[in-house]
Amino acid sequence: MFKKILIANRGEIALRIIRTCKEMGISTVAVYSTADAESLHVRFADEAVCIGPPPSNLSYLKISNIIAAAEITNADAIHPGYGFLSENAKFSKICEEHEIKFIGASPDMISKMGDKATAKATMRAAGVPCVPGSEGIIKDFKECQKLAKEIGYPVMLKATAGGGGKGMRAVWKEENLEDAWDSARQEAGASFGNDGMYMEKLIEEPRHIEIQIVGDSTGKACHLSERDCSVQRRHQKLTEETPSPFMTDSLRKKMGEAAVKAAEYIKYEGAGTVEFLVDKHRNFYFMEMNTRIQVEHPITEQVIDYDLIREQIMVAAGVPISGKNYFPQLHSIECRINAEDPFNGFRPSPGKITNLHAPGGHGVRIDTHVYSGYTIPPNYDSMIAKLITTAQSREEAINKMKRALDEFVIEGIKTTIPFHRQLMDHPDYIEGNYTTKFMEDFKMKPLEKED
Ligand code: MV4
Repeated sequence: MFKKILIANRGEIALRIIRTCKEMGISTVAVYSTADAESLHVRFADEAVCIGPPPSNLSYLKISNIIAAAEITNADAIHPGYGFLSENAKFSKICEEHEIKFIGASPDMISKMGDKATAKATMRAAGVPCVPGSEGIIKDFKECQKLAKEIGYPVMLKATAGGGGKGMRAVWKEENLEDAWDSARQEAGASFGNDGMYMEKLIEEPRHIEIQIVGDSTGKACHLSERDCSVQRRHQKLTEETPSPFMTDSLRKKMGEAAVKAAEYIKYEGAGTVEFLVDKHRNFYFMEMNTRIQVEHPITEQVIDYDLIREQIMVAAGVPISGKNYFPQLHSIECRINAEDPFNGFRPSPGKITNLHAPGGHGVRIDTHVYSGYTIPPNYDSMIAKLITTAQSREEAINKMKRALDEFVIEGIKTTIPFHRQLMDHPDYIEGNYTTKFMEDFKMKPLEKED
């Protein structure tokens, strides 16, 4: 087992990893930029190394500085968390070359699943349901036009190096195809240095339902059931829940089996997430596979009483998984509390938290790195806390979320707490009747005087 793990991340996920390491008796090294010198992950780690100034590309993304920090502290493993270098094949490779265990996917696995057209071709070969579309990258516009006719409009053009909606265009009529083709390729080329495009039949008003999987070094994989992540704004998840209100027992079984089949086919090691699009007829289609721990992992932990970070560390240390599939025994909802102003287009609201009271009580979990007096730097992602409630039923979990949100005091900055509170009162949300289109029509009610 590892003696010392360096956490190559910041914020709540760095704290989350440090907590599990402490429980496992593993020493921890935090890395931090000068903007994070007062951050909790620095305070809670056994050792801390400053790796540079605030800009991510000079600190949290600077591979040489992170490797140097691991070398001087003699860390035998690195946990990348999510974001930053967590799905960077070059970083995974350099860790391997320095004989520092990367607690994540192998360089090849990251590359394979990171190239969306390759990932899809792999899943199709594994017998996982995929959206009908092109066999790989489209050669030129002529082929694009021909394919769109064969598939039938509407179609979705997607960047193979994309993901999370970047370089993606929905095309409803042939007359708009050429402009979409040109602009998507231009955007993909500029964003990823790779303008390879593929095409799919457009699935209208899909739900985003993902399956958590864990694979081990013996080639075994299991699933830990689903998370419904359909409430998103501009491809940013706002709230997630498990079980999905749209799921049925038979659909869960089919999707879980498909995700395990995918993981075992590629001999996936570690924690991963297979994302599916689910249409209104409950057909499900492979969308993407993420080779990292995800922000929303706590709701899965809550409903099956599981520590996913611990599992990642155990698998990376070569310990085989139990192989048991897990099904939700409770209901859990996560609300992402961002330093953003929901009354002004969710624009960022960094600054000093002058007062903070976090909710508590039975079934309330808060994963956060912020505290009263903490100043949120403007350099990083705006998420400052995850509020998770867990109960026997969805209704009770929603009720508990309302109570916890009403109790959650954060002063000095704007946050998305008012958004989540209104979401919990929204009839379609309460009915579980929402798709990825939900946020397009959502409007914040103005603040009442006494609010
Ligand atoms: C789709 C789709 C409809 N049809 N593919 C968005 C980002 C990336 N995960 C893929 N996405 C989509 N792919 C086909 N063939 C609709 C989306 C989509 C979406 C998917 C999941 C969650 C939110 C979304 C918001 C807009 C579009």
